[in-house]
Parts: sequence; C-alpha cells; structure tokens
Amino acid sequence: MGRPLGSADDLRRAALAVLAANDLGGWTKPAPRLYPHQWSWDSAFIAIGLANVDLDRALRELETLFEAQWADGRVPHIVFNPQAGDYFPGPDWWASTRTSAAAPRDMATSGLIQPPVHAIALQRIQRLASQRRAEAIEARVKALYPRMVAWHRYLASARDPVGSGLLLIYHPWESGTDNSPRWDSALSRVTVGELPAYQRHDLKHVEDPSERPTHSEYDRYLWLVELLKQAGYDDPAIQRSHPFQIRDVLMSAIFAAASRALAEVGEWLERDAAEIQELTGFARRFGAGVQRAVDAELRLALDWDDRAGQAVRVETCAGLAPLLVPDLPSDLLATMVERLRGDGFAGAAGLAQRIVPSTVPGSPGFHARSYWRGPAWPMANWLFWWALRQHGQRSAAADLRTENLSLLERPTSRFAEYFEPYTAEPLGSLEQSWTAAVALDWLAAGDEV
Ligand code: 9WN
Repeated sequence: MGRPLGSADDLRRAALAVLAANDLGGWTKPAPRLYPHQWSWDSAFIAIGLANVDLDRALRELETLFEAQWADGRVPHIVFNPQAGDYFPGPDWWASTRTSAAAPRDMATSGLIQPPVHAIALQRIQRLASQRRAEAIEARVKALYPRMVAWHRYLASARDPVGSGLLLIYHPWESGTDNSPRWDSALSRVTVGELPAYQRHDLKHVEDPSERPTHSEYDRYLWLVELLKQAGYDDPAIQRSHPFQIRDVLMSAIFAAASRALAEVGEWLERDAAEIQELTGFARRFGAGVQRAVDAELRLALDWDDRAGQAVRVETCAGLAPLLVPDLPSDLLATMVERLRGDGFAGAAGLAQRIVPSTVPGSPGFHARSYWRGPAWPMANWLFWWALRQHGQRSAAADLRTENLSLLERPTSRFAEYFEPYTAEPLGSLEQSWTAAVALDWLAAGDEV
C-alpha cells in the first residue's frame, strides 16, 4: 500500500483492498483499528462505492445497518460489533437497550444519529439494478424502502416537531463533523456534572493528540451522552432540557437531497402517491429551511443554536450545504459554486490540492491538523461533488474530482481519514473505508467536463 499508485487501475485495486480488509462480512468497519464497529453514514458512503463493483454487497451494507433500526425509526450512529472491545464509549456507556424501549433488544447500539445519506446510496443501487435487470436486488430494494421511509419520518417529526425546516441535533457526534468550530460556543456553555472515570481509546491509534479532540471536549461529549441517557433517549424529554440543541444545516441539506432520492425510488416502486408527496414535501421543507439559513454577509448557511437563540457565525464547509438542496434557485447556486471555488475553500492560497477544507483557512477556529477544524475530508468533498453534478455544474464538479483523485494518488495518502490541507499529510486513521469508497466512485464516474 505504500508504493506509488501509477494509474487509475492501481488506485482502484488499492481502494478495493482497503474495503476488503475492513469487511467484516455484511458490514464494513470504518477503519482497521480506530473504528471497529459499524457507523451509520460511513456505511452509506461505503455502499455508494461498493455499488460500482458489487451491488449485492453494497445493498447488504445498508441492510445490516437497518437491522439495528430503532422502533421509532431512528437509525443509530453506531451498531456495536460484539467481537470488538477496543472503542470508547462502548455499549455499556450508551446502555440503549436498558434505557429505551425503542432500542433493539438483541443488538447494542448508540442512541444518537448521523446524517441521512442512506437514501442517496439506495437510489444509486436501485438505478444500477434496474439498468442491469437484477431482479433479486430490486426485490431487496423494495424490502428495504419502507424502513428508509420510517427513518425519514422519524427525522421530519421527532427532530423538527415545530416545522422549522432544520433538523435538531443533540450532540456534535450527530453532525458527523464532531470537532468542528461549529460546536465550540454551544459546548463551552455545557457544564459537566459527575462523570464516571473513563479511558479514551482513540489516542492509542492516532500518534499526535492534536489531530483528535481535547480531553475537555471529550468530557463534554460524554456528559451530553449521560444527559441523553437520563432522558431515556426520548426526543420530547430531551428537547425540554438538553443544553446542546442545534439546528444543523448540513444534516438538513443532506436530508432534503436524500428525501428527493427516496421519493424517486418510491416512484419507481409505484408506491402510494400520498407517501411520495410526503417525501417530496420533506425535500421542499428542509430545502427551504437551509436556504433561509444563508447569511448574506458570509455567503454561507449557518446553524441555529436553539438554546442561545442565535445563528452560529463560523465559516466551515457545512456552510456550503445549500449546494445539496434540490432545485436550488440559480442565483444562490451561482453564489455557492463561487464560494466553493473561491479563496475560502478550494481556491484558498497555498493548498496542496484545490479541494474543500473542513474550515475556512485563517477563520476563527481553523487549525490545519485538527479533526474537522481545517483538514480536508475526501468524503465531504464527494458530497459537494455529487451535489454539483446534480445541478449540472459539470466543470466545477470535474475540477473537484480531479483534484481529489490527485490527492488520493499520492503514494503517502493511503486512503487517510483526513489530510492537512497545505501539505497533504495524511492524518487520523489510514485505510479509512469511506475514503476508499469515494475514490472508487470518482474512478467509476470517469473524466468529464
Ligand atoms: C464518533 C467513523 C466516525 C465518522 C464521524 C467521525 C468520527 C467518531 C469518533 O468517526 O466520529 O462518532 O470516535 O471520533 O467524525 O463522522 O462517522 O468514521
């Protein structure tokens, strides 16, 4: 894996080898050592990558995840692997089965969620299956579809009971962009109570602690889990008192895009018109919520801190969320494309590759090596690439693809979790599954302008 990757074929072979090595039979761990369980949105990206090579295995990735779906429709952010103990916080800390009647009885899961990329993966699999007349796969898509509808209904109702068009999150881990400066001000207001003693495992697997969250951030992460547990993971109870409640623009934009994708799968399945309208209604409602969150001065969408009653004014890649919104008005689309290519993101001075860093270089909270505070994440770049293509922005999409592939072709890259944006140094874990998966998808998409 340390050899130069001379051609697209070499990169493809290496990506497949990473996914095969992390495959635990029906599901894929995100990384060889750092993440030994199944993670929700990782599996969605992995399914998208695998769909290019093996539809059966791609669909299996989603099916195993949805086997752990809660009775209320939520899809947990982690499904624990009983064979792996080396991750903290593990099943005992979450105690979901003991704490909530909605949690599965026979599987250990966390009680949080992650962004709902899954229906985008399902649609990809469905389209390829119908092109190939793969009837057995089509039948399985049909069987999985109602579970995805239940997931989307949970999000639209439990996570936005007031109909704001933005989904509420209760923990930075729900956003998937854990340590982003997006959460700094809300976290600083969390007073940590009595926490049992604990031992982090992540620092055993990442040499430089500055690439991972600090101890004080970890205390807050764990305290928030304690509070969620005390509320029995019950949404109305949480919303009455939880100190961290943020309306997340990236999560909401992904939800809008995924609801559109799910509605299209529903049309293909000839489902009831009312159900399809409900899904297209989610796409419109959350698309509108994200558009309303755009700050005219920063030209980015901003999260809304419900407890503080104010927008979170930081400049991160989540602010480009409007790009994911279906049917985005052309003026806002042009603004967001310009922003993505401009000096805050892919066009920032001195970048090793012109790709989107997680935080605007030089803005408050930026740190070139720290988790979600500056490094570039290929899977986040994939999301924006996918969005650009959805809007027919082929030239911007082609540039983003080429630059990301050049990064991944560097002999040192080794499908890292994230990259220092100025030096392209690989950070976090190596051989990260979703990095390999998006590489496969970019390779399969071919060159285009
Ligand atoms: C906590 C697995 C996950 C990703 C997240 C990423 C990181 C976990 C951690 O790893 O989060 O969920 O322990 O830091 O931030 O997006 O799904 O790859």
